[in-house]
Amino acid sequence: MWGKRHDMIVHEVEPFNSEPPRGALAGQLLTPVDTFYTRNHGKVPELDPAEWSLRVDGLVERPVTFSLSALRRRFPEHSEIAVLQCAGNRRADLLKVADIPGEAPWGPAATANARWTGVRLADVLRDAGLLPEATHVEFVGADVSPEVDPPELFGGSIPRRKALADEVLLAWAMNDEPLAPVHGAPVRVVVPGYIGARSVKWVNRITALAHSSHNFFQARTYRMLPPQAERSAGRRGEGFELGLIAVNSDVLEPDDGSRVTAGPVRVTGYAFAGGDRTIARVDVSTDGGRSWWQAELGEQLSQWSWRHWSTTVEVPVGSVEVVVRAWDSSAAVQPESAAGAWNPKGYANNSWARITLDGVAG
Ligand SMILES: Nc1nc2c(c(=O)[nH]1)N[C@H]1C(S)=C(S)[C@@H](COP(=O)(O)O)O[C@H]1N2
Ligand SMILES: [Mo]
Repeated sequence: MWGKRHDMIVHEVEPFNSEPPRGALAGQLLTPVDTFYTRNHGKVPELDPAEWSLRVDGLVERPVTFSLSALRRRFPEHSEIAVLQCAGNRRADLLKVADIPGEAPWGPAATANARWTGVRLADVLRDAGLLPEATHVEFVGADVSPEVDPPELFGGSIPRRKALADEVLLAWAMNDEPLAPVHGAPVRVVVPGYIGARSVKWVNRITALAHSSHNFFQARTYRMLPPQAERSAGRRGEGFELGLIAVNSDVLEPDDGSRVTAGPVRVTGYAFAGGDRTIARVDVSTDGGRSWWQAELGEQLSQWSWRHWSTTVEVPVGSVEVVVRAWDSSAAVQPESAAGAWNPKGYANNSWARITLDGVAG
């Protein structure tokens, strides 16, 4: 389906929501497109690139509309390697704490890394003349979500300072291939370091505002509600809006619950800092966090990339829990428990990664 590998874990067929088994993310720093998770709130719109246009309006001096060829001709091309991570990444571990009605049990693979190519949003905004009173920049896509009544196009905004940063792209290519329909063709926004929801796909309108977006997916969902809030939530303005991603990590190999030969076992995973921070260290423990050793960190491909890590765990005959926590360059560390991170919509679970390995005599 949608060009994805056959072993994807499909959370929903329509709208199409899927992530690969965690092990599929191991061993390569750029995630192949067929392995990259996809998160959709509505039907994938199939747009003709020749018909597509981008409107830039709101608090700008010169509202303007670009065709795809005009956009490509007018601004220099730029590439960034950046992670996309869904706010629902690792929700499955929050569901073990308490139910989260209506939200899919995403595992740790709603995170992936790609090389994105397009033009800088900042160049487009400068060309239109962003007015000083514009504090937020809103993106709207071409897809209508049945989750919203009355129906609304998918959208969201980011603060002015981020919108003018060099790394935010209007991208038409992913891993040097034309963007696939399910990933937002012909053009999507890529906002490195922010929750995936702000990287609006099938974008065709950019509006400069004096406030953050009133779109359903910013004002009503993708918000951090207090633990006792009504679970179905959805009251406008309740909780606080999500944007910057917090430090996180998980194990990629072996899978949780694997049977392995007792003795030294190679364990690998990813760590991602979010925001504009980078990964500083990854700790591993087999005694529930009383003592830790440090994993080896792999290459940092860009400021917006994840890092892979690896270590060797001495697995006894019987069962052992491996726990992992990453630290970022602001010295923030993942919190210990999923119970402490639990929230009514199940977003932003960055609690310690935990897998159990069953050692059998070799
Ligand atoms: N137009 C539009 N953009 C969207 C979405 C959507 O449903 N519609 N989903 C968002 C969410 S929640 C995430 S996590 C990312 C997922 O991007 P991907 O499907 O390319 O992996 O796209 C974001 N952009
Ligand atoms: Mo998401």
